[in-house]
Amino acid sequence: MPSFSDTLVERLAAASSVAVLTGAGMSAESGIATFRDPGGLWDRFKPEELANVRAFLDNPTLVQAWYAHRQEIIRSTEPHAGHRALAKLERLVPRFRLITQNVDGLHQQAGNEAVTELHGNILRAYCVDCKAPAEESHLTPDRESDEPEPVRCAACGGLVRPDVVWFGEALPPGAVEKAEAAAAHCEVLLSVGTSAVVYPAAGIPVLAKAQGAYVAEINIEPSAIAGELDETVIGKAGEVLPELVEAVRNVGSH
Ligand code: BV8
Ligand code: ZN
Repeated sequence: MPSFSDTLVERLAAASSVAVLTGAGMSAESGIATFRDPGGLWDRFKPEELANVRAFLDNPTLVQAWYAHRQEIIRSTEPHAGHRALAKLERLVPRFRLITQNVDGLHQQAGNEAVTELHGNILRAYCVDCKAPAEESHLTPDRESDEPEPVRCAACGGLVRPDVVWFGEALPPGAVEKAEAAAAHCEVLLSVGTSAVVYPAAGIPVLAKAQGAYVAEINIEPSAIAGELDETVIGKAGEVLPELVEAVRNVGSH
């Protein structure tokens, strides 16, 4: 018995424009820990305490090591059936945009093309001074020295940081506009695996709802915005999404 309504299937099958917002819960079944669920990324610290400029400047070696640790985890993961279902959905719908808060690149790896990364991508790094891109591995402090120095730019000696959006930082130019345009024109929006506490991302589903889209969330528990949406599908992204997209394909074949 699927956990989603016939209405959701029919609206998706009939839609010429669909938007999807994803959060860390979309990557959980690929083995990447979420931020706010129990067993978080690095038990001793909260993301909010590390993912900001102040923390980075106060202790660049610690923040670089945290991101290097997360890069290592992400490099060993791959997309799951839910990611692949979203890649299939993109090919079924005339106009489709995938808006993600995730920084792991798994949607692109699964084959989605119209992807907007609201919070950057952890596998890219750059110099805070001259902005020169640093190759991926460039966040790993050298383990040899017992007093590890922060990783610095080969060109100018500036500190190297991950190419992600920290709290208090503006999102990448154009990203919010693309996401808001997709929300403004879609007939259906799916919000998958996000607790919907971080803005402006959490405002995207509500924007879609305000212009008349059918908005459903897929989560293992209701998010902070569940009450403002049309439907909450309780279940895991890796299980619900393949079932949902299969049901949408079947409507087409009747
Ligand atoms: C900005 C990148 C302005 C780094 C991240 C007070 C009120 C409202 C807003 C604010 C406020 N004070 C400050 C703000 C703004 C602030 C904000 O929203 N703060 C919140 C915490 C209150 N926002 C910002 O600072 C943003 N910038 O506003 O700038 C500005 C404008 C112009 C010029 C200058 C400045 C920047 C926000 C970006 C922060 N960066 N990450 C990194 O990755 O290290 S945020 C971080 O949280 C991740 O990106 C993550 O994606 C995001 C949201 O978390 P979720 O993805 O939802 O993940 P979470 O763990 O929370 O939840 C997981 C969900 O999955 C749960 O619901 C769970 O039930 C579900 N789940 C688990 N398993 C599964 C599942 N679902 C399905 N299947 C499963 N298997
Ligand atoms: Zn530099």
